[in-house]
Amino acid sequence: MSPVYPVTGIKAGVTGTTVPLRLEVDTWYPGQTPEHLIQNNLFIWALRFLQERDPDHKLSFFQIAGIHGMPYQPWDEDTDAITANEGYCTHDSLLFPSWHRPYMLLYEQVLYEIMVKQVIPQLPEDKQQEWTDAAATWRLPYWDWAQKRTREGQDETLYDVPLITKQPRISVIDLKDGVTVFYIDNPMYKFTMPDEERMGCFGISDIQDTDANNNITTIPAQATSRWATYEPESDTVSTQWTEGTVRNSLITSTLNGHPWYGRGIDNVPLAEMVYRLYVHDYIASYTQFATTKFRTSPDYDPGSPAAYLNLEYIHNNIHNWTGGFDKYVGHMAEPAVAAYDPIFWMHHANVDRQFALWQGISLLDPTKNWFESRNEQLEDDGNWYIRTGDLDTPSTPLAPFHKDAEGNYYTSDDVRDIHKLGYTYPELQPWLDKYKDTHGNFDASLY
Ligand code: TYR
Repeated sequence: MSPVYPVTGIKAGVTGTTVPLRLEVDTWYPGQTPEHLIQNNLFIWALRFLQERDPDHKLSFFQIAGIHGMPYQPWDEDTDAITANEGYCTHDSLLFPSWHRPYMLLYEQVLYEIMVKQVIPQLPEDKQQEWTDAAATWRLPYWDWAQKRTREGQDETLYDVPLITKQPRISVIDLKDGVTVFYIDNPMYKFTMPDEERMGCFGISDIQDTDANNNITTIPAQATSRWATYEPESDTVSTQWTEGTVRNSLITSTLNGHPWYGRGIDNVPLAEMVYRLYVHDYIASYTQFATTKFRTSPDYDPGSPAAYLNLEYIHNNIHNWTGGFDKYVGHMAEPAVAAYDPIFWMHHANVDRQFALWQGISLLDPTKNWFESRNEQLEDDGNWYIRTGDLDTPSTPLAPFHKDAEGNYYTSDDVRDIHKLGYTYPELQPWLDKYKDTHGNFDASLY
């Protein structure tokens, strides 16, 4: 077997106990400081180069996105464990938050390596140091979908997708001189397969639909869509779908109101859904917080939010609301292909942030096993029935992510401390004065 790719995160930019921040993407793009402006360019160029990589390359956008679901092939391991209709991603599972952590880390690390090896060397020499310094402190930005934004022409703030994802073209600095600005296709707007290939040629069957005669049809797309209308292949292939379509206004209106969405969350604003994750029994129980897996718990009245609302559930909604549904289709709405939409990574960085915030609030003792909280309850009330085989533990391997060149897999225990993985979030900086007690020592209760 070829050597494995160790996922280490970015080591650059870490000084002592201080590690660089993953930032809310709208506070970072368009860059308001010279450092952020350079990072914006490093990121856009690196993402573009990543997306242009040959789909046969293990570290191509195509293959990294393909870990999540389709084309259901092994990645960085010799195994036939990947069977039809099953990607690596863990949903409806205790491992939902911790599996996606090394996944984001891999993406962040590969982008950083492209910045250093492919982007910066193209610049004039006198620019290279400044860009290298900016790359060292860059980390994957997150999309806080529960935070309202100010938008031009709007009197009120509203939930919205990040600005960096909204336009088909985006301005970048020309790497030849490090000064001139011009426009390129925006790699955050959609992912387009390199060399005019169709995704279907690489084992992605694309989103399926039924035509007027109820036959299942698929049209192999060349690019990703959000809220595209899908016309099954008939006389003419729907170019909307094959070339990738993005309807931002439909995403925005759905993020801001979803009265048709059923269940108790009709019109509950996103911020309130998220707020709930940090109160009551959510703080006491990892399972309650983390996953939809136990949503049929007899502990809760089925009508009460506690019976269904959790991080994974909110995350599911964001997928569907970004991808589209009903008469519309988009990659984000389908687990098999969601990771091909570049917005997926900023969405999941925020899922990871929610997880890290929950850890900060609820598990202040770092030696505490976060799976324990539900197990304790299991013993207490005894009315949970979980088949032994379903019981993931903190040492279940998070395949296919290797933590070292020997090929050892990450476990949930290994990814507990994000600072060790080389990043943190604005709210989680223990070295800041506001988190210190009167003796200058870190006091977790001040988080
Ligand atoms: N299919 C999920 C649901 O409807 C949402 C989802 C979509 C989850 C894509 C994950 C994903 O990658 O609840």
